[in-house]
Amino acid sequence: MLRAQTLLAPHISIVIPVYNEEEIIVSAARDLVAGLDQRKLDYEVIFAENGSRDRTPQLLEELTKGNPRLKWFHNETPNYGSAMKRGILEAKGEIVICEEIDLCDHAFYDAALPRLEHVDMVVGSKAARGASDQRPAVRRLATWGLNATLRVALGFKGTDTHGLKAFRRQKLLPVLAKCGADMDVFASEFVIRAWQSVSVEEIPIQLHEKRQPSIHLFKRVPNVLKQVGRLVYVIRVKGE
Ligand SMILES: Nc1nc2c(ncn2[C@@H]2O[C@H](COP(=O)(O)OP(=O)(O)O)[C@@H](O)[C@H]2O)c(=O)[nH]1
Ligand SMILES: [Mg+2]
Repeated sequence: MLRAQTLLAPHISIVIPVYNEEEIIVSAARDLVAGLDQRKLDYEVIFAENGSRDRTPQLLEELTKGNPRLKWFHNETPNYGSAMKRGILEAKGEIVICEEIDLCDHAFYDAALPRLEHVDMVVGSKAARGASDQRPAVRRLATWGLNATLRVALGFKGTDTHGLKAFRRQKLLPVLAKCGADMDVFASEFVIRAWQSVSVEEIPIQLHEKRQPSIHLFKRVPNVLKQVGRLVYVIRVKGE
């Protein structure tokens, strides 16, 4: 009975956006679950999948079948931001962790969870002092360029908006409700708005991706620029 109640409302919800990840989804999910069980955490994992054209949906169906801690959903159109938004809204945990399937970084959980006793959101930064970022130079440069743009255009005070974050769900739901950006820029809007209205702390991470990203960097640029432009208008001009 106690176990059933725990499963209805786990302490931690881990939301992982997933898109065309047939190569790594099974092994990454198994490693993640093993690390969570080893730490005796009370958790659910929500795989937020949309738009995959490979075997990812079938693999997720098999992975989650028979383990009530593991859930997944599917939408037709690929969209990182709407997958994250829906995943966070479906999360039941007091604490939500936004993961990435190519990271699944247990060290982040160990460092971030105790800090949530004192702050509302912990952001794992690959650009903070003490972090290491093993990605190719062109992608590190893109991160630097995006952060510089966010600092100048929107007064962003941190060093990273993408990737890992852990937060108190109730505190961040009003922030989520304000976020209108989708695709890649959702993560930036969520973190920028969090810095404006709740307590946020960054911790450095050691970034080791399990594979190169499936979407080419340059294909992402036009939409990122468009969405950042929209954010500047909404936050700076309309003051929303
Ligand atoms: N649901 C969903 N997940 C996505 C999409 N694009 C990327 N992801 C997931 O977002 C995470 C990070 O993506 P990745 O390709 O590594 O890009 P990076 O953030 O630049 O490293 C991974 O878990 C991907 O599977 C998408 O369109 N929809
Ligand atoms: Mg990645």
